[in-house]
Amino acid sequence: MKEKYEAKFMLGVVGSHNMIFDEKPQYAFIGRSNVGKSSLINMLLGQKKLVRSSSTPGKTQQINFFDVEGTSYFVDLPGYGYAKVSKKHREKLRKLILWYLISGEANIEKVILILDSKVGLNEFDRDIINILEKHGYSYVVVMNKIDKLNQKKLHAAIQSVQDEISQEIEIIPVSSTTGKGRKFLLDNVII
Ligand SMILES: Nc1nc2c(ncn2[C@@H]2O[C@H](COP(=O)(O)OP(=O)(O)OP(=O)(O)O)[C@@H](O)[C@H]2O)c(=O)[nH]1
Ligand SMILES: [Mg+2]
Repeated sequence: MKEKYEAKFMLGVVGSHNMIFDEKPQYAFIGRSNVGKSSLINMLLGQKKLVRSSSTPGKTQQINFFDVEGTSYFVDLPGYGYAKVSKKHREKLRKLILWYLISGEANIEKVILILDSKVGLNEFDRDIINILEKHGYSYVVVMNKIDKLNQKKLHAAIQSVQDEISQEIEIIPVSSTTGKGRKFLLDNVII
């Protein structure tokens, strides 16, 4: 694990064309709007502003590919299920995410499904989990923002998610704000 990884923005994709299709492994960061996908990527890479994050949900509107040390890609996906955008736009983002997952063209090594630990799973997450299972993807569930919960509440939150998903799927508590869980994710899941 390094303090900081060399990373650069490669490509932002709004339609199903132009994705990056090469042999380098892709780590896909997926989750509902505002769970902290972009913040988590910055935290893992030891970068402050590589990926734009915002307190306004719906910040990431395209699939952003970041080259990491020339050996892999971190893929920041738009958040799904954000209620305040139009139904049409929501549907467009959903299609884009599904296309990325389903087309079979991207070399997806691992999917990192991110939840807000205070919120847990909802119907959109279940939908994604079904797709991941159906297509046989290797994935983990990351529960972000654990700095907002005390030990007891965190334990209960993890348990309630674990009760709903397959026991083999690992749940990893992290905080993009404090950096907690960074080492575990980098050493065990990524790279
Ligand atoms: N307390 C706390 N806040 C966090 C954490 N991670 C992210 N946030 C905050 O949550 C908000 C959303 O973070 P983003 O990283 O933009 O979330 P996102 O999932 O990329 O959002 P979209 O691009 O809209 O889908 C920002 O205000 C972050 O500062 C965390 O671990 N703890
Ligand atoms: Mg984002």
